[in-house]
Amino acid sequence: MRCYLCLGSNLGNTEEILAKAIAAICEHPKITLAAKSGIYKTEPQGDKNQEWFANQVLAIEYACAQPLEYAADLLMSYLLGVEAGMGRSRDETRRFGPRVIDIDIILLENFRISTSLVEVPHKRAQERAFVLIPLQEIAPHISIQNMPIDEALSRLEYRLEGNKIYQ
Ligand code: PH2
Ligand code: MG
Ligand code: MG
Repeated sequence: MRCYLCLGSNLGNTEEILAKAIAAICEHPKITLAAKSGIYKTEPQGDKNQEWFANQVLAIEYACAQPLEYAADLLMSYLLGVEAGMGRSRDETRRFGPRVIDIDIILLENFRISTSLVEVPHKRAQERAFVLIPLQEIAPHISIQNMPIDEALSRLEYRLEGNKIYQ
């Protein structure tokens, strides 16, 4: 199944970290990389008092024959393992705070899935230019929550300057 992931990093050498995360994701025997966006430098959302992020969106093909919710949980567990392996620690007091690497599932085909581990479509994706702009770059005709991506972006206030996203 086609799946879109958003990667984010704002601690350390962010571009190198994104490249390492992509390599680790692709080590999964059932994942193949279909496309990757450019890297965008993005103003932090949710918690402004931190460094700008580097964000990138991937399209992957995930060949999992398990029932849907279980497949989604397996994928999320794998991605959480990649995060942990790269030194991500979670500061529970700062939900939207700095992170070495964050890997979020944005879409799994057009499925709606809600488990204790994962919710897709990602709840906040539509509010976030740092997700929608790189997603639009690699999937210009996609819809999210039944809304064409161009329309979702037109509802946001943001500014794109080169690869910088202000929001
Ligand atoms: N991730 C967050 C919170 N805020 N802001 C930007 N620009 N990029 C992110 O990846 C990001 C964020 C929580 O996951
Ligand atoms: Mg996130
Ligand atoms: Mg996350």
